[in-house]
Amino acid sequence: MFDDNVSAQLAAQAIEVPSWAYGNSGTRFRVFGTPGTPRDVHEKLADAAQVHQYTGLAPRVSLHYPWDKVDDWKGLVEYARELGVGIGTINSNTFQDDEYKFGSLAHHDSGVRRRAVEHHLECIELMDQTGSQDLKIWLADGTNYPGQGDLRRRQDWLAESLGEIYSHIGEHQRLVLEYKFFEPAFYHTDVPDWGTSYAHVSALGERAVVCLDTGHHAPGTNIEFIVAQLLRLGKLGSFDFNSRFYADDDLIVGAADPFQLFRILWEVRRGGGLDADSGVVFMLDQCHNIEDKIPGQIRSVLNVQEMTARTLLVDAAALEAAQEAGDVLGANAVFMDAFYTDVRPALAQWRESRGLPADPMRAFAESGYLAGIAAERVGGAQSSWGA
Ligand code: PSV
Ligand code: MN
Repeated sequence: MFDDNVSAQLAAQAIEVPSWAYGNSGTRFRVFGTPGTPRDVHEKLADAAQVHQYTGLAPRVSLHYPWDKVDDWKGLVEYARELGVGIGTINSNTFQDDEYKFGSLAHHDSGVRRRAVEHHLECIELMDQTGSQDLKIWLADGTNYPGQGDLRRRQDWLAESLGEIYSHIGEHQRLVLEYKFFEPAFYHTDVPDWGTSYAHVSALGERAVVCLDTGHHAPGTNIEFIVAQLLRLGKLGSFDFNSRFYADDDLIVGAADPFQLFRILWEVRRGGGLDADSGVVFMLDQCHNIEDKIPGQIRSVLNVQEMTARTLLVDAAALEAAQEAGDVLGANAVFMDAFYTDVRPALAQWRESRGLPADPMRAFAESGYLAGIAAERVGGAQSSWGA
């Protein structure tokens, strides 16, 4: 069983789940349908609430605007509250309209930039109603061919657009700027890496921070180093967790490389990112193309919890002593001992002691919820990549 300190840290963990994970998704080759897939944001929230009910880990749902647009935001907040969850981060969307073909906040046309800025101001207005803290901006902006755009001026336009959005960010709100090294643009991307995101948010001010999506780096990138650096700089705002084998695969976090997840979460712990006042928001950004979506999300939050528990078992004093003694293998052994510890039995006990099922995956499977929604949700258009 865990000691009181580990138990308390686990109890404080919260992971936001993304509304789009409950809709159908796929690749450019095929988006597969699944019986029972939500047809609107209310049904997405109902499914997301299941994840929280069985794990106690997912108290908030992150929305995408306008995919999840409703007329009555207060009503949606109330509906979520009845389900036992809240509304979290609002993700803007400037990548799906024809007007954004050549970019949005960094577009060469001031009219398109204006439209993209206005979209974000609308997001802030709805955040005022949902009580959301974070406006997360991910831009598809970039170019496909050398010479196509003026890389330098696009940075200036981007800075100007972000500045206007930031001036509307409320006292208790934050602007969170996500980066991604390629896709959909293939030659250059306007916010490709943490350094560019950091440069922009630093220029904006205190309430602007960086979002690190674990799938948004070149293969071989040392992501935990970026985590350590952003925490050190006080600019790690949030994570979009997922895992990848090749590109931005959006697979279940911890599925492709559990050790990498451990190394990342160790740096989170080491840098104070697990502390209540750290401001680091844990979020999933995943798609479940072929597996059932709700169990996919349950598996994901459990993977984050399991790996967090392992990092909490690292004997930090022994590690530091070995590091300072120049004991290379000793330090590595302390680290690996924690990574190889199977925390699942202790977590099962810990859950039971808190009135949660010892095995959330099994408990959910036995609940019959999936068969229930498959039978009930007949007719209408299933939510797909997007609304
Ligand atoms: C872009 O690939 C991204 O990671 C951003 O977070 C988006 O908001 C999300 O995926 C869904 O499109
Ligand atoms: Mn993301």
